[in-house]
Amino acid sequence: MPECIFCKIIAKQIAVSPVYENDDVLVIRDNNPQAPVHLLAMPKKHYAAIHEVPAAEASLFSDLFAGIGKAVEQEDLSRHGYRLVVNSGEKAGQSVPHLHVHILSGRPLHWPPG
Ligand code: DGP
Repeated sequence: MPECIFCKIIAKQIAVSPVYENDDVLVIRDNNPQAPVHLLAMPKKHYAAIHEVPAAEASLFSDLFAGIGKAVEQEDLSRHGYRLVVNSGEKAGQSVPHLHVHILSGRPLHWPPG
């Protein structure tokens, strides 16, 4: 997906300092943070949303959550607590159509979310 901004970041066409990276997953800092810590964890393989990932590719999810766990440990986020958010579809607030998990931390996170 050459026009996808996150694919460009993954391909290093746009420079970022990764928080965590392995062969399958990239975790970066959100450029419009909604909390003192706001990370984005994404699979390197392009899918627009969770429901587009075929069952045969389900290991993408374990890889993604393992990467999230690494980033959480590295940034010591369990101290404050953290929230994972996946916006799916424009009406749910998704602005970048490359599956990603927001990791929010560093302030009280209220419930229900807006
Ligand atoms: P969402 O609205 O759920 O699709 O979240 C997309 C997030 O991605 C949004 O919070 C802003 C962030 N974002 C968009 N473009 C870039 C970028 O080029 N670099 C970084 N670090 N974050 C980006």
